[in-house]
Amino acid sequence: MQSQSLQRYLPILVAALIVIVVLLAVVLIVRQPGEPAATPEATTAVAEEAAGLSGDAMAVAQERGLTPDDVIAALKTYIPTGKPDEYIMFSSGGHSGQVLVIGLPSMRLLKVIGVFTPEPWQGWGYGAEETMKVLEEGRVDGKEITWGDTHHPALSETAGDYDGQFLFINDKANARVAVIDLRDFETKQIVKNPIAINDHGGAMVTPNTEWVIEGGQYATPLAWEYASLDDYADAYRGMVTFWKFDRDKGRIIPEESFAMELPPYWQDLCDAGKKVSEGWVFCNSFNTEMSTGGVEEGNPPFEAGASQRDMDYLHIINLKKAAEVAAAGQVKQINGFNVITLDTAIAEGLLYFAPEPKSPHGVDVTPGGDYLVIAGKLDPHVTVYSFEKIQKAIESGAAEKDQYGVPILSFDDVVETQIEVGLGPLHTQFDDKGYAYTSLFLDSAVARWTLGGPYQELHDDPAWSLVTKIPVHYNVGHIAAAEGDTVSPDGKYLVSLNKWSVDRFVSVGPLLPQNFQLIDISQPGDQLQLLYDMPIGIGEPHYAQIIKADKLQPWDVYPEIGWNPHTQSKDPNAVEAGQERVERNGNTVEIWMTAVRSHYNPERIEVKKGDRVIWHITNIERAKDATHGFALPGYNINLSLEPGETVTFEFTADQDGVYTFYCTEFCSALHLEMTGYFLVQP
Ligand code: CUK
Ligand code: CUA
Repeated sequence: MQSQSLQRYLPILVAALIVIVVLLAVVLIVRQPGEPAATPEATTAVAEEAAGLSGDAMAVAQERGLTPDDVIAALKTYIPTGKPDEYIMFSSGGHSGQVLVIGLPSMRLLKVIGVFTPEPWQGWGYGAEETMKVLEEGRVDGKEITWGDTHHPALSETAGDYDGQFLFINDKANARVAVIDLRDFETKQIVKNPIAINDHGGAMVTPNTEWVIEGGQYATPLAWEYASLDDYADAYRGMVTFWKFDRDKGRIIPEESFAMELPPYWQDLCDAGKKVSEGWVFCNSFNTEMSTGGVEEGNPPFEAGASQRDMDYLHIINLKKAAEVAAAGQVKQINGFNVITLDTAIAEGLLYFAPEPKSPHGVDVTPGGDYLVIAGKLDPHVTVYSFEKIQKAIESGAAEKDQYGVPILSFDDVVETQIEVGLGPLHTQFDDKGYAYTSLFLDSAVARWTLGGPYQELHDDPAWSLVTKIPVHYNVGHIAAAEGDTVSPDGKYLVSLNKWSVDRFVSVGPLLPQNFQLIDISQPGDQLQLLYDMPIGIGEPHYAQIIKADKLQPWDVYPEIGWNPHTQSKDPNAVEAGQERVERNGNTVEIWMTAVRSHYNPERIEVKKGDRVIWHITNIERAKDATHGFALPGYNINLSLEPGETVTFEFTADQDGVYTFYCTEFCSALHLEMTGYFLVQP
């Protein structure tokens, strides 16, 4: 019945759609950039006048109350079925502990990658040995941690440009960094920072991904040993860690990594130098007041105590030299990890400070590596530092030192300029036209301003000046422009990662989604257009990076049948069709099983209560998208077997009874028959 009426109306629907598309295209051509938005009636009039169109299509546009800007936004974001997106955005999933993969400009959610938190769809952390191992690496003092607070994704880079091979992301809550392989979009490694219990200034990478940067946040004694808050200045410390990344292995190598001890200021965001500043790392900080809170004891609360001074310290770190110092063994072992002590850092000239205005948040290096942009949460300016001036100031020697002996460069010696952009400036991105974009948390806006120096020739506006602001809804944190933190930003799109959505969506109760707003930044001057709102209902994402989709080369299916995604090689327990078997060895029962549309082989497994069960399953499919699931009730086993994949899981059959395992992916017409019995004799 339903399909009959569908058939009847289909030609009419198709005809109506064609009319709408033609009409919208006409509106796009007719409207000149910068023309003010018109009423729906005016849209109708303009379009009708231009094309002599009328009738059903116009009625739809009118009924929906679309303005010309709406229509253009729709045309700019609509991706017809079967067409891929031009860009891929990797977004932090915030305290969901995951990474979100989103297509641009459609803003379609393509994937949620399981990282620090178990994720059932991918069978991430539900029995599959290799996923359990990765999550286990992330334990804190042996304690299982089943979530993370992801903040900053970092795509691997070659010569300062995204290369599409790996993605790194930090967990602020537990000071961990994860490595995701972009051949299969799976997490391969989690490293727990041995000297810090929380982090923030990570993950960021150096221009050739030799190092993954993880900066600290809230100071504790190193390795979070106990010390009284009364001993804060002496016993508490900040840190920045440089994880050595081995591209061939696709892993961080902890033994070749090192950290640098820092004063107990709260290091915040870091960025790696590039091009002229390659080899240097910059981190901003706050709470140089060293406030220790205690509002309950009559102390100023942190928010006041950590905001008293006019200046905090930009940390300027010579990573190239620090790596040499670490390689030469000038390190102390703390919790088994290489640490360059603060004294060594000062003595070797690895660390300098420069004052930065009130409670800064972002530090972002310009595409050429020549300037650093710092935004102060409580200062309406962005402050632009010149790398050249920093180098000169270091050469001529700093007159001042902080209480730990770190040299402080003079503000006037290193600052290029300050630009008033609005209230609550946080994070900055760049485009291909010599513009910088800074999020304004308190203004709920994104400011576009001009870079000077070598970027002057890219635009017609005065250097170092505010061009325009576009309102966003609401409370923007980070912004992400297309390849906007690389040596060659693309421009085109910018996504505003807004914390609040208040009145943007239908109410879903008191916990509201975040709002990702897509903005067209392709036109110069004051022409910025808000295109699309995407609700995010899974956590509070912080940062995101946007890569040109054709830079990614993911596998369609695993390269060989019997692939182990963890080792990225053929698994020794891979099973071929015809090789399926069950073997008993004392109290251990080992199963080699295959999965193919639409059955498992074997389908009956019988063990005795108390047996140790080792179970290998190979998905022997070669067809794209022919994924099989495997769910074993009562034992918390849930797997995803992508074409070619071999998964191993182990458990003790400690409950007798009859358990029905089955495939969780509707893989074929007879998918419901893809099942089997797991019998545990008392
Ligand atoms: S932070 Cu959240 S908005 Cu962790 Cu980069 Cu600034
Ligand atoms: Cu395999 Cu359903």
